Amino acid sequence: MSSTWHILGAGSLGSLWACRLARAGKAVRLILRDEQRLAAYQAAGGLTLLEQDLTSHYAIPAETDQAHAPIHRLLVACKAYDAAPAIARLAPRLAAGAELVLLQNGLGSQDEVADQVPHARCIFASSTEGAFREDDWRVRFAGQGFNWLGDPVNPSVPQWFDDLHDAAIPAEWTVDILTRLWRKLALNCAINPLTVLHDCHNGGLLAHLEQVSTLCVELADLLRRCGQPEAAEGLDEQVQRVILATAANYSSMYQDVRHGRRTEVHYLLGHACRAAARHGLELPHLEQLHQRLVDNLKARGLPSD
Ligand code: NAD
Ligand code: KPL
Repeated sequence: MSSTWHILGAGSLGSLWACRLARAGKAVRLILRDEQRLAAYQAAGGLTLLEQDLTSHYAIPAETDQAHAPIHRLLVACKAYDAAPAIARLAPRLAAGAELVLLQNGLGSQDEVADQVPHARCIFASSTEGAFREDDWRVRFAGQGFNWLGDPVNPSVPQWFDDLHDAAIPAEWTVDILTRLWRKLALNCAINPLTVLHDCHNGGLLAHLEQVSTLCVELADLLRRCGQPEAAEGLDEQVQRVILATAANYSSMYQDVRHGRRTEVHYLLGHACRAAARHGLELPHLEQLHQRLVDNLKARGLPSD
């Protein structure tokens, strides 16, 4: 089986992973959206990674999804709403026993991907690392963090897992990946939409802690109903700690809205509200928050799904 890391999406996280794996001498190939993006990438000559004062350049080979070589290992590093359509196009290239690592935030996109490729192994990841694009093909590693990886249906650690340690990508294999993803989703639901609606950085929510706590009570109910009691424990306290620790930062959803980009609301608050409805659970504040956010996004001309 080939040991090449194919990486779909040379955006913020995809580039961060690609550069670190390439630096460690691993075989990496980028999969770009189309011929036009490929030509632009080739003209740039590779990816540039900025880490504090260090700037490094990596001439990583790239292709489009129309190339022919089979893919054995694929890091899916696009946004949640792009993941399933991207994988549908790549499915014919996936080798028997192919493994996919899904970096998407939130929940729902992982199952959409798995439905496209029932014979591939889908490994879910939850990342607290931070990166952003300063320009095309130029990515800044902005926040140290951690990556948890796991497979909800198969606890065995993949053979390539040590590649991550070799590449200094902080990561741990966990059998509780769904708990991690649910907890992060709940944190994001309690913080991100309110920062958009109140037009503030995370610290601005210190003036709205009652509203945050009300949401945390409903989110904890939802987590318990979804079979995630551990993710529900101490949620309100952790949300308040995160608000304090990231007080000066703008949430990822706030930044998406600010830059006129589509948000991942469908896989965050949208997913939470759909899960509540499936369980017949009434969560009026969460529902109202979702509706207000959808209205706000529509008023800005942004997709609300
Ligand atoms: P991004 O928008 O910077 O990068 C996504 C890239 O995927 C873009 O370059 C886009 O052109 C590309 N893409 C989309 N469809 C494609 C296709 N069919 N073929 C090839 N390329 C395609 O996004 P990001 O910030 O790297 O986020 C990726 C995921 O990681 C999101 O779910 C996000 O929530 C999550 N995440 C990001 C960070 C971060 O710091 N950036 C941190 C934690 C989690
Ligand atoms: O993950 C986050 C985000 O902005 O997406 C934090 C900082 C935790 C806020 O929800």
